[in-house]
Amino acid sequence: MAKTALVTGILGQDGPYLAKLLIEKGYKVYGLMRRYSQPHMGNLKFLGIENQIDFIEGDLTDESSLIQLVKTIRPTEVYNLAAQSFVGSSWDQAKLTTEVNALGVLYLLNSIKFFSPITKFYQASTSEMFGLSNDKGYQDENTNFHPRSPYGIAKVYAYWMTVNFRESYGLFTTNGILFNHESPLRGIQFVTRKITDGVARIKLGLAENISLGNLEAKRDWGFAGDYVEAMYLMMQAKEPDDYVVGTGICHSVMEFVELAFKHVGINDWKKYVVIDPRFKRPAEVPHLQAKSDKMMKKLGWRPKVAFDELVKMMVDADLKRLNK
Ligand code: NAP
Ligand code: F7E
Repeated sequence: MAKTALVTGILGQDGPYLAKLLIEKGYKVYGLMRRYSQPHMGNLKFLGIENQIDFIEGDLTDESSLIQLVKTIRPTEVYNLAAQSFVGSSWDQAKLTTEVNALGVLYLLNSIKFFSPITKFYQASTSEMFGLSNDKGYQDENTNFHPRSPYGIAKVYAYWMTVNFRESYGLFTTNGILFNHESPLRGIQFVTRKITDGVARIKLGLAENISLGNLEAKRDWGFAGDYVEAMYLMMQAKEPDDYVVGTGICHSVMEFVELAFKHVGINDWKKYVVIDPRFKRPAEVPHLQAKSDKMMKKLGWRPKVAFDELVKMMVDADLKRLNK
């Protein structure tokens, strides 16, 4: 019998890349989506898989919808990717962020515990949980959490709940502590996509500048397509565990900007960037850099797309999209 996977967050960035990978591996994929008057299938269409998913309506904040679907499908694996994932909005929408990113995970874990305990569970944990922790110049599985946003705090709760269900009930639950990963499917609010879309617009004469916040922040940026392979590997491991996933190399927002402009032949990028305090955060995470030795040694994962390739891929995709 084919393996079945339930992917929450199926319409976001990671959901479509993961669904494509699972379909290629022979899985039947169910995708949880909220109720929309007009669903946005753009990312699934981009990867050509919109007709290969079984969509199920539900919401992470509605426990009964989760119970119903876990009970009905009893999936082999659940990948919980759904979240209010934009850190910047999490201060103004702290309650919503907590309900989705923290309590939603508890509801899903409970549904599995009571109605399908053989189901394996993946939680989309994040480097934002480390926040200000940077004693060694990198973060790994032994680094303390010091989240700096309601988003990061809610994710810490979800992380520990995922660990607790493993320790208390013997469920196969795993946390992927993923560092920033990007792609042409990245939401337009996130800094990378905001930059590549802005650069493409400026190049095509459709915009005059890009407004940004803190250019000094440093992130370990990888390609989303590589990171969904890490999620899959964690779920195939003999024993459930928690893993840090990143490239190990970090760059500043300024370096990202510089490279994106350079790729379209613009060297004097400062002429086109406006610093707008509205895009600065009440509490910043200054430096995230992964040490993924455990993931690489135990599960053999490697990132394939380098930083400069990622920037070019995203700029080219935005130029193509806008040219259409
Ligand atoms: P994304 O593009 O923002 O996708 C998140 C998805 O969650 C969206 O499709 C959204 O639905 C769905 N969602 C939000 N609230 C929901 C709710 N109440 N019920 C059901 N679905 C809901 O995020 P992503 O970049 O793919 O990231 C996937 C996961 O990894 C997230 O949990 C994120 O926090 C985590 N993560 C991401 C990164 C990264 O760098 N990308 C790094 C570490 C961890 P709509 O389409 O309706 O908005
Ligand atoms: O910000 C700075 C900003 O919004 C990156 C999510 O996927 O990764 C993501 O969270 C950095 C921050 O991503 C602008 O202050 C400057 O330092 O692209 P971002 P994020 O906050 O790192 C983690 C791992 C997740 O888990 C999250 O779900 O860029 N920055 N100027 C800006 N950021 C934005 N958005 N917009 C600006 O204008």
